[in-house]
Amino acid sequence: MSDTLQELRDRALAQIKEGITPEKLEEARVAFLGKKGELTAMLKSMKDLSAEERPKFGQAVNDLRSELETAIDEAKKRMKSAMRSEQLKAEAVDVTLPAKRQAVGHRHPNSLALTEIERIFIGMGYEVVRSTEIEKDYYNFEALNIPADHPAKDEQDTFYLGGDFLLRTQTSGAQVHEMEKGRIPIKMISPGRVFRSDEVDATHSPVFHQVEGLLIDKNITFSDLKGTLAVFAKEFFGEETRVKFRPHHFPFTEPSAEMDVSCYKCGGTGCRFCKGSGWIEILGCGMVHPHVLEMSGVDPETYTGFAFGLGLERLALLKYEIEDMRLLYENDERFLTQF
Ligand code: 2NL
Repeated sequence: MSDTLQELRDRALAQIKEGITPEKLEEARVAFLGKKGELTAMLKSMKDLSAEERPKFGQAVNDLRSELETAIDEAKKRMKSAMRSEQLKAEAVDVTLPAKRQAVGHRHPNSLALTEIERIFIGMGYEVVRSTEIEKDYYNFEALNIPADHPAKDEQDTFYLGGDFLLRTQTSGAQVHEMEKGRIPIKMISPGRVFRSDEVDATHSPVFHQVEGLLIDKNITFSDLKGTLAVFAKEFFGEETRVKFRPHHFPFTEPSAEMDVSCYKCGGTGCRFCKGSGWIEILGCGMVHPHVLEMSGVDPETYTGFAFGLGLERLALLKYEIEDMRLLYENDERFLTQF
């Protein structure tokens, strides 16, 4: 090979080697192999050679052309595969990385407590019956022995909606509706949201939840009430729980009582939790007043029954040892996920 060809070959191969982008490679191709490229110019210069030298030179130029074409093709292939592995590297997913945590929320202490209460009463054969939050004055008050001029009506400072309607202050309407259907026995609990015009503090909220219970059948006595609610207390607060009934007054039951449970913190010896008494009040109860039965079409000569009402929030606060009811309504995840 002539010195000029050798020199051209070295330059061309060097430039191809340096052509690290498709554009640079193309530049090199045009510069050497293109119509106006250096190799073409070489062929044109052949006319100055002797007839003897010409074929040899022509052969050498053509050999060099194919050598350079191959070199460019190979460079292209290398470039393609390098780009592909770069891309794969950039798009790589490390499947061994820990997954992002999906926050799916958490059950509210009210829901946890209600599920537990429902489980206990369903276990004793009770049905869970829900009713509307808007109720007629009659079903919220009158039918429960609370006539228009009764002081208990003041106490429950109600949200009136106009007409005969109000936001229920207790879930009793659900029970009255069941009694009116006339199917006895009745064994039901009615959980739900109730409304009272109360100021917010650590133990009060104008919107809270109540669970009332009602059992009506032949020969139901106060013993049935005591036994049922004692079973409930033991299941809800623990087997060692004792119960105590204190006389009380409700317009819709006679006799009426409030039920205390032995303090599950100190076992009844007295502590900060039960304010030294050893007992914690958890619900109101009593034998359904004959007049209440009668107004809803249940014959008080044939049937008797007991009823009770408890504040769901109050039980949730006690069970989960929460100090302030307002925490239940703030929906702060840091609080909720503790239960
Ligand atoms: C309380 C007291 C109570 C009832 C609710 C009731 C319902 C009907 C008939 C008779 Cl249909 N009584 N409910 C009975 C006694 C007490 O609730 O302090 N609850 C938080």
